[in-house]
Amino acid sequence: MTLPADDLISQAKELFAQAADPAALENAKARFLGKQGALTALLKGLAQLDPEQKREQGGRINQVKQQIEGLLNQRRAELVQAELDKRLAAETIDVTLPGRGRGAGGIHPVIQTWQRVQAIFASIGFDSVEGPEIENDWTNFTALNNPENHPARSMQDTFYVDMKDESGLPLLLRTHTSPMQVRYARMNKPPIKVIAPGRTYRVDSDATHSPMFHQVEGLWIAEDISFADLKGVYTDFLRAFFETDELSVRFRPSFFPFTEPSAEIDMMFSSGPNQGRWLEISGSGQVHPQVVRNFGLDPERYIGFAFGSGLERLTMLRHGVNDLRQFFEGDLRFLRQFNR
Ligand code: 2NL
Repeated sequence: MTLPADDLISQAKELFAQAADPAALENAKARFLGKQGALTALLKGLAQLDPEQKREQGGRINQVKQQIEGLLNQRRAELVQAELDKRLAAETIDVTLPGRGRGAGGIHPVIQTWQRVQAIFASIGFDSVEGPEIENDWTNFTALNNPENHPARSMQDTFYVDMKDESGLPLLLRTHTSPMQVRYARMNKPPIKVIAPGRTYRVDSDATHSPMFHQVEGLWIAEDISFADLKGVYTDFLRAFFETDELSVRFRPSFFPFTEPSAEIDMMFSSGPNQGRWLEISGSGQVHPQVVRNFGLDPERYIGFAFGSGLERLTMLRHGVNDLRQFFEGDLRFLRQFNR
């Protein structure tokens, strides 16, 4: 005698084979083995039978149940394998493709200017020093004769660090590289000839100002120099830097707390694309007597001259770059032009 149970095996085989994914297969399974499933119904039906039939049919139903579970597990394994095959086909890696490579790298145009300025000043006897970018407010402001209430000291203009140094002085991101020259002047005996290139920070951000920018400052202290020496050195520097003697320099009166008198340095090319226009290139001046005193030197004996120039500005003029922000965007199409 065939039980309805025997048909169930072929039905299960067919429905399991039709299930195209694991979710469909679990639905098909429920029709046989679930709480409302066909086999469960058959097992419940055994209750009506006498013990002899119960044993016989119960055994048969259990065999069928085991076979259906076997078919189910087989189909589950097939679907897992099919899923894996699909992924392997879709996600193949062609290991024979050439690698992307790391490229050669290059030196940022502003750092090229930094190195160029160092080389030029080294050739006329200037030492070059680098120092901390986090400074205390004595070295960054007070030593340079900035009054206690000077706006540059405010939080609107200067990035303060939420910490004090070991002598209790407020700490800040240096707003110029002068503090390194203060350190150098206090550690060395005149004559002093030094430049301090480096990163500086101010609360400022637009087309012509970046909160981080690069500066080079120069300091020359001796007993017997004058503004003419500063003008000669700076003019020679510009001619070396721009690789032309067709360039003139003028000093225009200005004001800085750390120099007196102070002057803006303007330059004009007498050939080339910028020909005939005065261009601001640097601040400068005679080091203020109070600053000389803060160096630990006697201003009656020593005279100093100083300048401060922007490395981005020098780079822009040398290469005809017109937007400062290009230096900070890291666009390789821009940067590669300076490394050919
Ligand atoms: C500017 C102004 C300047 C200086 C920087 C200087 C350094 C010491 C003592 C005195 Cl240690 N002065 N540096 C002097 C005059 C101007 O730069 O706006 N530059 C872009």
